Amino acid sequence: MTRLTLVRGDLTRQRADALVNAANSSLLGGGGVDGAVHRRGGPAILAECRALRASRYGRGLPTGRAVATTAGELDARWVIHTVGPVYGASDDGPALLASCYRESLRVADELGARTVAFPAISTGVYGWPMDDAARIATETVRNTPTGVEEVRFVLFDERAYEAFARQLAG
Ligand code: AR6
Repeated sequence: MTRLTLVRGDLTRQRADALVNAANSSLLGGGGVDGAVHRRGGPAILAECRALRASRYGRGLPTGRAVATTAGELDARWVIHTVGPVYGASDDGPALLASCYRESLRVADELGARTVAFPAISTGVYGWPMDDAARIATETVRNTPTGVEEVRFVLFDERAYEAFARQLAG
């Protein structure tokens, strides 16, 4: 059984086996969670991201996929980078957002991670409405078979926390 837990706070302050980053296809950083991960995690993360671009992901990491790097100076063993869909950009957006959670858990299983912390993927720069994103996130995690023991959603503000809390209660 996987426990789903909620925390209000900063993803980069969490201790977990893996922290999931809401990245973009370039894997080379950005704002929001991504900016915070690279700022606090230090240059080792970006170095691995660059190596991934030079090897496996020359065209970038596709939307809905996930890949792991070191967690650098963060209090975790790995960062799992995933690329959320931009809200409204295509009809398969909801499937791609679900895929972010499923693929991140698949990578976590490959690594042997037991605790994984997620931000609310796509709900910042990428514009996804919080309630819908929270529904997709929680339903997908509940319906994905995984050896991960704790999936922790780390919500940056009260509004996001409440949206996830409603989904977990319902
Ligand atoms: N900890 C937890 N949640 C956070 C943090 C943090 N430190 N910072 C922001 N949030 P976003 P996206 C919340 O924009 O929508 C980047 O530039 C934020 O309030 O980080 O998937 C990437 O490089 C929001 O609810 O990710 C991409 O280009 C949620 O995290 C693009 O943004 C996600 O917001 C990805 O956009």
